Formats: sequence, C-alpha cells, structure tokens
Amino acid sequence: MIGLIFFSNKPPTTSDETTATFKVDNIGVEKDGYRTWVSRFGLTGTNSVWTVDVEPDGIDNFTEYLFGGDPTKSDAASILPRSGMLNDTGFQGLEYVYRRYSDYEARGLEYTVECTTNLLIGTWSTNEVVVSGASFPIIGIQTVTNRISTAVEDEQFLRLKVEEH
Ligand SMILES: [Ca+2]
Ligand SMILES: [Ca+2]
Repeated sequence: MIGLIFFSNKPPTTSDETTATFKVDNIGVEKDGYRTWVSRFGLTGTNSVWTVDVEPDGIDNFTEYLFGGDPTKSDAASILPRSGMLNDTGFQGLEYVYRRYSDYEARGLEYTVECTTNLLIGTWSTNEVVVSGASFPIIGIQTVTNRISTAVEDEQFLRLKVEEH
C-alpha cells in the first residue's frame, strides 16, 4: 500500500454541512513508474525525492505522481480528491472524486475506495462504495466518481487505497 486518504462524515444537519478530514500517508518505496515520471518533469537531485514538495503547493512529489499532478506547478486544488454531500432524488450520501491515469493498470497502480463504520474495530470494504462514473481521459487522466450512501449509517470513514504492483 502506498497511499491512504481518509474521509469521515457525520450526518449533515443542513444540505451543505459536512465534517471532513483529509490525511495522506505515503508509505512506500520509489519504483520505476515514479522515477520515469520524475525524469519527464526534469527533476533531479533533491527535487526528485518523493517526499519533496518542489513548488511548493502543499503536495509532495509522490502524491502528485499518484493523482497525475505537475510537480513544477501549483495545481493542488485541481489534483487532490474532492468530496461533497449529495441529496438528490433517490440518493443521499457522499460523492468522492479522484484522479487517476487512464493507463493506471499498465503503470502497475491500483486505486480502491473503501469504507468502514468504525476505525478501531471496523472492517474496510468496497461493499458500500458504488463507482458511478469515470470520465473520458484528458491528457491521460480521468476522474473517477464514487458514491457512498449515508441513508443507513450514522458515521462512516472513507479511504482511497493506492497500491503499486
Ligand atoms: Ca508539489
Ligand atoms: Ca503541483
């Protein structure tokens, strides 16, 4: 596992109220895909280290790599996953959108959204997560939209797991 993003939500009391916490933990080692990506942007020496934030835009190189960012441009707002509460007819819950490479499988990357109802004793599962769409790729990047219903559970935690094979 090389990346985790947590999202917690409590039932909103208004349509636009939510409690969200993002935390990215990169646990991993540099692999060929990252090295190729770094060299494509001309980063060398210290600037090519995966924990470094070159610009800085608040995102380290490795996270930029996972979400198709540009390590030389301040693009954090457009590359990080985003989420919001939806209260449409027929669906009440959380929508979670993240970016991935359209050729993520060839790059050896796997993205999985999982949720649980309890961080201490709960089991992470994809059972409650519905992938509701993936955009047409633009410059090799597509956005993937996921939905998690909040109709039943009072509290849920969401994570995006990124694995490199
Ligand atoms: Ca950066
Ligand atoms: Ca950037």
